Amino acid sequence: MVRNVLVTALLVLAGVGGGVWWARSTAPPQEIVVDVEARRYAYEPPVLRARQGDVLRLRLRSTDVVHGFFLEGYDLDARIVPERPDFEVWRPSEVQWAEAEKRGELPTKTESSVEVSSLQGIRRVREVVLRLDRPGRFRYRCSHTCGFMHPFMQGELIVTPNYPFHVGVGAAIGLTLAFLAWRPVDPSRRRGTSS
Ligand SMILES: [Cu+2]
Repeated sequence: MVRNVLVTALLVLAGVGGGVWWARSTAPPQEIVVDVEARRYAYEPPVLRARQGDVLRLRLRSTDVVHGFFLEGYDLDARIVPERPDFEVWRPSEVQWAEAEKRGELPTKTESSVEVSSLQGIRRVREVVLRLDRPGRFRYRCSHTCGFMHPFMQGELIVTPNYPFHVGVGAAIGLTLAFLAWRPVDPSRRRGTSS
């Protein structure tokens, strides 16, 4: 009995370990560069898909009027001016864009790239970098009134978890092996000992 439990535990552990190894070997973190085009009243692409651990480099453009890009879950907002190769980014929890504009504090210098995690104040960049550390669905929507359908201008970033699937399959394989290896108490031996 003790042996059976031990074998089961070992095989399930091996399965989980195998699952982690599989997840790491098949899905190395990727760097994804996406040009997001904003126009009345949609984003192209409307859905961004990535895996947990990926690095997303977003380049935002507008082809008609000024749009915004507020991303849920990342404390990120942006202002996209048409025909400009850069855009302004800031953390809406820390900075009010309108107030900064009123005070004449908008940046004039363009930087090539900024990481959201280290973002302070308003920055004018060509690219914003997100490390997708959490799985989930994060909606992005226009944060700058751009017309009568403005409230409906939105898209979604879908980040799928890396490990649970692979680990689940590994654990299931381990359990199956444990089931096959499970030895019932040998009836012939039991008879032998009783006689
Ligand atoms: Cu808009």
